Amino acid sequence: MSKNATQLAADNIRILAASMVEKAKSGHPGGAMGGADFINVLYSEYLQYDPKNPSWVGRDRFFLDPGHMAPMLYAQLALAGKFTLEECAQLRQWGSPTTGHPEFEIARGIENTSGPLGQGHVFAVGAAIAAKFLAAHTGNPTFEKETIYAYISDGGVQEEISQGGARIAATLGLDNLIMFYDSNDIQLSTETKVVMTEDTAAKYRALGWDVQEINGNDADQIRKALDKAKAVKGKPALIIGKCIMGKGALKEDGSSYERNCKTHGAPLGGDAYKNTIKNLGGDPENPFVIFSEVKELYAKRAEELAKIAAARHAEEDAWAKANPEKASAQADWFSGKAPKIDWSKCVQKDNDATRSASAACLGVLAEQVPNMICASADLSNSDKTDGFLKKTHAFTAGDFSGAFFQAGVAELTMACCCIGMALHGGVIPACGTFFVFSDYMKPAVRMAALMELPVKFIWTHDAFRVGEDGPTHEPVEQEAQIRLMEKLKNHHGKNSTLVLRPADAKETTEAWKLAMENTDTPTALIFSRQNITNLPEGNNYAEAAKGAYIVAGSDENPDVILVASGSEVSTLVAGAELIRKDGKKVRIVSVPSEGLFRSQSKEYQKSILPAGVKKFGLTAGLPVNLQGLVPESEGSVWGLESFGFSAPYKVLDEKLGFTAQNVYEQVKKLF
Ligand SMILES: Cc1ncc(C[n+]2csc(CCOP(=O)(O)OP(=O)(O)O)c2C)c(N)n1
Ligand SMILES: [Mg+2]
Repeated sequence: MSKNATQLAADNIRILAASMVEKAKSGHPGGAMGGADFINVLYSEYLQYDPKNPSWVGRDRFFLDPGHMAPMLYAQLALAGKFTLEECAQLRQWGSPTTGHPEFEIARGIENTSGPLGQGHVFAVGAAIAAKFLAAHTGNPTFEKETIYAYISDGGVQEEISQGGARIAATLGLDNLIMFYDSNDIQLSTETKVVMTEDTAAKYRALGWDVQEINGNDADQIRKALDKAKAVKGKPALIIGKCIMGKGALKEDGSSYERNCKTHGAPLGGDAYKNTIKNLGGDPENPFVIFSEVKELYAKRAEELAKIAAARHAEEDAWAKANPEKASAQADWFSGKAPKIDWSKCVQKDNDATRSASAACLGVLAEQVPNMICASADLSNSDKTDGFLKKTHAFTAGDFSGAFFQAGVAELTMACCCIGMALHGGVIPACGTFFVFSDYMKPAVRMAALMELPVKFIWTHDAFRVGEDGPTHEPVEQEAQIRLMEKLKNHHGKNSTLVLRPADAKETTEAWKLAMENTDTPTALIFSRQNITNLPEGNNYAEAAKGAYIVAGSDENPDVILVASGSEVSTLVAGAELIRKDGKKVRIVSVPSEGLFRSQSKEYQKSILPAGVKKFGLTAGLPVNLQGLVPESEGSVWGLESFGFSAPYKVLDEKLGFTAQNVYEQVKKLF
């Protein structure tokens, strides 16, 4: 029986995927070959986008979770005209756009970077939330019509984050989300049954999803399932497709190479490769080809898409005409430019905790930035994102008129949802929890940094001064960890993350200002639980934008420079009084961000921290936080070198040496 165009196209994807891996001598052919039928039906019949305008705001979006299936995506996008066959033949090579795992590039049709299994499909959950939010907040009918597709594999289902993503998607009734589970019973080192005996369909049903089970290599079943999934109301839809790993693959002796772990992550190799390509109707000597019937299929789809997009644009234009203000706001939101904010409306209380000062900023943002979404992992009254919540209300299924996302106790899920919102575009996401639980979010922060997404991470309870909660809740090494992301550059040469730990309430306003102005990297904001005495009168807070600056009241030509970030700056101010009594001149430097400081001119850096002047650093984290600013040859750093302890924080300050008296004693040792 001759193959129809759909079957030919799926085989074409299999041929291209296997050939890319073969040529690169590295990569993952098996999964890609199994998933080809689904992705081909999706792209040739369902996914709605504008071939002329890849960043059209109302497009459907496809989020790939298993980034190792990159060859499937590149092959698919080659059929859709987004990659050339030459580019496909350069898989995994230096400078090639066909990178080892897909990297976010809207112009090429790649909606997200993926590779760390699990995160990719939760980005889709976040994007689906963003689409619901935009539908509710703009009234633009285009956002109601968007469908967010996610593609997940066994690894993604096994990753714990899938529980969080599935819970949120169901609880919020995300019926604009359709997830395809490529269930091929095979993973990297074993068959899935060795590690997974759950009934995944029953699990997702129990979580509140609509679930269908189909043969994932049968185009008709895929179509029916997609039609039904699109019609589901009030729930996200899961299509579990039983797929054949390495579909169509043959071994060197011509026997079947299907359902074999070995095809997961290695080229088919030699005669197995040749037999496979022939079996799929390709030419092993000239495999980088798109069959003419397949070209026709995709040319026809391009025509349909042009009509679909034109009709949708007409609807959007009619809406924009009737709602010019909203249309202009929407254009601003999607421009990625920093919103205009009147910070004079942000009134700070004296001697406040910086988490409360952050709440004051968030209140202003809730009022002035209508496309901002704030989230908390069940800590809004502690992490003080309630400053935002008090001015709005939380999302519920069917009601996205608010702007607060209650994520539940799921920090990684929350972070990935916020990343997905940023990937969707049109919204500015922020999320809060305790700093110590940034450990649960680090993999997502890294992805946000790699994708250059301006997600705001709000981390409160920044030090051992959490006190009575004890060492489980007291961050020590977390600041050092996150500050490594300031040292790591992104592919545009910029610090991959901006990390700010402000010294008092007013510096907190500056930190939030910098966070909102930072439109091309994530920002981490680290805030205190406890109250902090204001920095001295006359402090020039605008200087915080330079990452480090001289605090008001410092002496000219200092004998010693005291350096800190966050609440330790006020301890230095108190310590300086004692040091001055010995007739020494003291400068105090607040360093909310070493990364930002290192981005200033050398002259500026030298003017703040001149070489040859004695220095002392105080940090509630590991001493390494300040050792780059306080060389051993010029002074010392007092930090915390062990886990914290359970006690009221003032007792801990005394016991651990975070007092004016200890600052005085340590500085004395330098002379
Ligand atoms: C978080 C994370 N852990 C481990 C890996 C390494 N890894 C890549 S693919 C894979 C197996 C995935 O199996 P499955 O999702 O079933 O893909 P298939 O073998 O079917 O292609 C593993 C362990 C990863 N990419 N991400
Ligand atoms: Mg698998």
